[in-house]
Amino acid sequence: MEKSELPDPFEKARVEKGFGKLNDQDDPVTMLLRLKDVRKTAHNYKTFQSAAQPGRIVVPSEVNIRDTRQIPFEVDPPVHGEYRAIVEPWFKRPLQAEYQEKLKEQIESLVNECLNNDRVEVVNQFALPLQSRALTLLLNTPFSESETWISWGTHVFRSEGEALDADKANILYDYIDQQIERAIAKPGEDMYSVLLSSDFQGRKLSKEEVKGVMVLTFAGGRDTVINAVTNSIAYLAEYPESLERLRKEPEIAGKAVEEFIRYFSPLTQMGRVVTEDTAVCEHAIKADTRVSLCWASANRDAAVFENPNEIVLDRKINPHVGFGFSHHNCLGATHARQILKILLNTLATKVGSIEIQDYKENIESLDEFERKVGYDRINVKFNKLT
Ligand code: HEM
Ligand code: EMZ
Repeated sequence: MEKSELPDPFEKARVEKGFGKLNDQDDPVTMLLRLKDVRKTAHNYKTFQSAAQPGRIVVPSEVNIRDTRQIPFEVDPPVHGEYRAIVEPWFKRPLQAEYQEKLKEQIESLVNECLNNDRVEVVNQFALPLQSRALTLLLNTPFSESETWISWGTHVFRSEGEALDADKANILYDYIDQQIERAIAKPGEDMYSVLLSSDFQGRKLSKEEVKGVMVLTFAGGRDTVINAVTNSIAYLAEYPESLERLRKEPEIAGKAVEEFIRYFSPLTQMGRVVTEDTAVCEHAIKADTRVSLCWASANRDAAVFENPNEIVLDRKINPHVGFGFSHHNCLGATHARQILKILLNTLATKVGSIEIQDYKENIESLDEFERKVGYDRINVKFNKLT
């Protein structure tokens, strides 16, 4: 196997049955594996709801470590649309030239630093600081806050390689509570302040609602971005001709980002709670059990993608669901896309080659499936473009 390969563990089950089974903490999940079923189910919020008990649609379930409802993620239409309208303009700021300039400065300085080192551990010394520093732009908070976030490690709810960790989650909740109090005492131009002054159904958003948006912003955009960045670097290390192609044709960077998101699918799946007895792929599903929309499997569906297991940098038709589908599609996608696009263009202009020294894969264990999602660590050497 190539070092940067992410094999598709779902193919057989997807072709033969269309679904897989997962027993997550005694709250079983039927995983939907075909792109068509994933889309149809994501769209049908009446039968497949997100607004269940907070934490229950996440796989693995977070009901034991979380009471705060994440907004707008754990809300269904029509209220979902009301919340979404409040937050959507804020999440579109990465389209502004000034935002992109600052992001470019952050990424260039990190890449320059790496070019002066003989050995860089990409997950902790590159992707994590990149994600945390970029998040200061999205939240419009001081750059120095990123130091605190970096100290939390790659996942806000999990210790490295461990199961869900309530103590760790509490660090995030306490931090956000403090930030909300700070914004109430001294409002500014940051995301907390803007949310606190937002109108919702004829009143202001409550502290708990603001907390719900912020917890989601910290949690949803963390390991996903870190894995996307790390996997992109591993791929470019193994395929230097891709780095060269991006150098010669910088205009394909946008397409390359979409293809990386399809192939890497940084978020494997997301659940829904079934509100009535139903069936998917001729398989009966009981009310009050869970299904999951397996984005990672849907994105390798040969009924939709030609050569699904190959990275085609400028893939022309690419209706992937790596950022989800329908009303809950990823709000952070504009930010994530800018990070990845600027990263690809910066690497192409500054880096000649990347050598992988050693690595440890991060494998997600999903009962009948094992999925590589990225790396726990990967040491590389970046070589200057000469
Ligand atoms: C939703 C993937 C980065 C915030 C989603 C969904 C997916 C996804 C698949 C749909 C969930 C569902 O339907 O239940 C990703 C990937 C990312 C990424 C692959 C990086 C490569 C981010 C970032 C942020 C973010 C950087 C914010 C900082 C959100 C939010 C939602 C969401 C707020 C919920 C939207 C809603 O419910 O209306 N993401 N995400 N994501 N994501 Fe992301
Ligand atoms: C939740 C989720 C959001 C969850 C769109 O995905 O991301 C996961 O990483 C978190 O653990 O709480 O925010």
